[in-house]
Amino acid sequence: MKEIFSNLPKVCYEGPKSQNPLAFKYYDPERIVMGKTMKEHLHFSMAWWHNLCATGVDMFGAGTADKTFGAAPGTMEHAKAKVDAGFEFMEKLGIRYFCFHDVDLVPEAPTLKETNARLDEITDYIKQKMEGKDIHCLWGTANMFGNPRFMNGAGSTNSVDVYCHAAGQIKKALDCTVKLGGEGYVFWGGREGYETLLNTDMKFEQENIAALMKMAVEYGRSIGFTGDFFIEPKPKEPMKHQYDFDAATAIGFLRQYGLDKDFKMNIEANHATLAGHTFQHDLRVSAMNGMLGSVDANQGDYLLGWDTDQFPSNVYDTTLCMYEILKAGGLAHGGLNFDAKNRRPSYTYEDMFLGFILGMDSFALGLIKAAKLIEDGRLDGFVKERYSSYTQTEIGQKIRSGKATLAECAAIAEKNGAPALPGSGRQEYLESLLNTIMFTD
Ligand code: XLS
Ligand code: NI
Ligand code: NI
Repeated sequence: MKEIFSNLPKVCYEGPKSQNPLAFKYYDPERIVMGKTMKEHLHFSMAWWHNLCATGVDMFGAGTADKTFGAAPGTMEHAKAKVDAGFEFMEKLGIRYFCFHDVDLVPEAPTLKETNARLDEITDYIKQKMEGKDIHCLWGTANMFGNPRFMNGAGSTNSVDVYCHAAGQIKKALDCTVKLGGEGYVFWGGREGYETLLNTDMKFEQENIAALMKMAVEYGRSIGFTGDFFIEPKPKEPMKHQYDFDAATAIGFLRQYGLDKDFKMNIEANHATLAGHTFQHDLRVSAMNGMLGSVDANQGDYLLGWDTDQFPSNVYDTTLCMYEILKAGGLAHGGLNFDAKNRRPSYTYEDMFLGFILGMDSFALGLIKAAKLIEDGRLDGFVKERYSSYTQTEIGQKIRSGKATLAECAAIAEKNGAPALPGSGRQEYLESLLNTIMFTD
């Protein structure tokens, strides 16, 4: 087979002193951190859409990157060339997982039947490529936002024909995911939301979305899918308002419709920040509800109000992300999917490599620092101490176990008189502590 990234080498770990741009400075797959190798902690995944499809097209201009890989776009030859490119890329970088939308894999045909036949062909090809390699499918999904038919959403659409078409796509995307051994199946509600309430029956739409998800779970389980379903929350863009605004909203929705046993969250950094939260916030909300499923690892630009999908470089964020993941005991069926793309002027093959090296190194360093934070113990110790009035008093323990009454609490308040101030939050100290961990070996 013809090498596609022929001037680019296999990327290896060379350590932080290396000046080789095409080497890992922190990601050392076999290094042990808290009892597991980095490779086991960090299930890095390549997003088919950004890496193999996106050319840098934006609303002001054409693409800058050539992703033809020697074949004419819109053909099955091109679909296969993308598979070849993707596998060469993953092997050279040591990426062990990939994620896909149905229409990332093949060009959409005029009918569902024809598209499905193409999907059968390409998944045969991918499956054959996977044989004997340490490369796996993290999750699959259906693109139910790109085609004009989905202008009003998929599950939330006003048209029952569009709804059934979406169901058809989900069914096939689930078939493909199971065929490729995928660990998860994602619902990102691309256009599940509204532009104006003047034309929208919100309750009706949300009930329909839940019904579609229920059907997906039933079908998935019937064909042997044992992984997790994920909702990927996002507050806005493309719709003015999206129903899965953030983790808290999506979890409430899942519980309301009895879907919480089969679903978890796929938290994307840039989506959390668009919702006005930190990345860590949405990870924590998911984790404390037992719903931290997977992560779309990217970052936004705080000066811009949209989903810029950049490769993660902010090590404070990756550290706090890995801190949440480690404390949650890891991601069962999830991973770190680089839902990230190169900036438009970074249009070369080498830039594709450099983007992943940046992302993988940022998370590897984050993992090292998160482990240090946990092993250091001062942060945890401080938090524990901060709530100790509940654990060290009788009334505190009664409140925690749900046995206290309002009258009992009031009697204690009367007896004790005005309470002392609750103790310093010591935020500045804790931020210094974090800095010390970040900048000391
Ligand atoms: C878009 C989303 C999308 C999902 C998969 O903002 O992040 O890429 O991850 O549909
Ligand atoms: Ni995403
Ligand atoms: Ni996104």
